[in-house]
Amino acid sequence: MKKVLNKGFLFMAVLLLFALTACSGNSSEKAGKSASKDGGKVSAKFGVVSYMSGPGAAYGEAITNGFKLAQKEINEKGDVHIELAIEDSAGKQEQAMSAAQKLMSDDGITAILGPTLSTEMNVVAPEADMNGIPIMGTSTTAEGIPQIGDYVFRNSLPEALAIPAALKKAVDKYGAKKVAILYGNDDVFTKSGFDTMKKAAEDMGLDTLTIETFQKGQSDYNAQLTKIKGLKPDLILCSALYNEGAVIMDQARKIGIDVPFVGGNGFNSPEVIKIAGKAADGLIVATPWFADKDDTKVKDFVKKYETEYGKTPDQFAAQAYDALYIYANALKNAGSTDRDEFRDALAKTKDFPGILGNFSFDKDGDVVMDPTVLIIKDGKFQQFE
Ligand code: 1QQ
Repeated sequence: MKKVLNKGFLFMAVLLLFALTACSGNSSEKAGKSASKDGGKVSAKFGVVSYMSGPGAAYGEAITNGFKLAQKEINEKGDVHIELAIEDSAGKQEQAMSAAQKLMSDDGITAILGPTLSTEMNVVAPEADMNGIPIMGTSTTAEGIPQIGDYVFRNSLPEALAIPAALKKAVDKYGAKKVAILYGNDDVFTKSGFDTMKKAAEDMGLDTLTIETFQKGQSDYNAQLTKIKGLKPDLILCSALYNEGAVIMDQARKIGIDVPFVGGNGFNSPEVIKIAGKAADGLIVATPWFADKDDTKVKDFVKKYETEYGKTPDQFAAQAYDALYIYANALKNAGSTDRDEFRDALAKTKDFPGILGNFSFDKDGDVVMDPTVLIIKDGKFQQFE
C-alpha cells in the first residue's frame, strides 16, 4: 500500500515539474536570468560604467547621453527592449572596479558597456571576461584591450589608427621633420598613445628631439614646455586627456610656442576649446566622428541630440550611441539574454550601419575604421585638408 502511494506521489510530482517547466519560457536561459522575452521580444538589462564625476566628467556625460538617446529610440521601435543600469566610475580604477562588480553580481545583467578609460578597462575587463560577462568599451582606445579575452570588445577608434593618420596629415601639410613628445606617464591610454606616437614618428623618419612626461592633475607644465620651446620642434605630439591637454596648450601658447599639436582621442573633445579658448587653435586629431559630415544619418543624429541635450554631440556621444545599437542588434540576433549567446551574436556583428559608418569587429573584437583628420581653427574643429 505504502509503495503504491509513493509511486502515485512521484508521478504527480513529475507531472507538476513538467507543467512548470513548460510554462516557463526562460527555463533554458542561464545568465541574465531575470531578463525576459515577452511575446517573442527580448528584454534585457545592460550595465554601464561611466566617468561621470571628477575632472574628466564631460567624457562620461557625452557617453551616457549617447546611450540614453539610443535607448529611447530602440525601445520606441520595439524590436527589443533595453534597460540600463548606470554606475559612475569617477575615472578611477578602484571605483570602476567596484561599480563593475556591483553590476556583475546582478544575474539580470546580460552585458556591460564601458568603462570610459582604458586605465579602468584594464582592471575591469579581465574580471568580466573571467565571469563570462560580455563587455564593450565605447571610448577605450589603448593597445591590447580587446585582446584581454573573448568577452571583451570595443567600438572606439584605437590610438594605433588615430595617431598615425593625424601625424601623417600634419607632416605632409607642414613638411615637419623634428618633433617633441609630451605624455602622461601614469595612465594606460596616455602611455599607449605615447608608444604609438614614438613608433609613428620613427616610421615616418622624423627626428624626436625630446620626450617629456607629466602626471594626472598636474597644473604647471612650464618646465617641460620651456625645454621643448628651446629645441624648436616643427610639431608637438601630446598624449593627454582633455583636462590636462587643454591646460598644456594654454601654457604652451602663453610662453610663445606656436607650432601645431598632434593629439590622440583624449584631445578630441569640445572641452579642449572650452578650457583653452584661442590657445587650442592648431590642435590636430583623427576621429571616427565629424558632426558637420555631409551624411543624412549623421545630420539626423546631430539634430536629435541637440534637441534632447542642447549641445552638439562629440565623438564620445556618437560612439556610445552606435554602441547601444550594436548591442541591440546582437540581442535581437541572439534572441536571448543568455550571456554566451549574446557574446556569440555580438562577435558576429558585420557591416552594421551606424552613424560612424558600417561597423564590423575583427577577429579580436577590435575595430577597423578610416578616421577623418580635424584641426581646431578659429575655435572650431574643422576638417584638416
Ligand atoms: C582611453 C581613451 C580616453 C580618451 C577616453 C575618454 O581613449 O582611455 O582609452
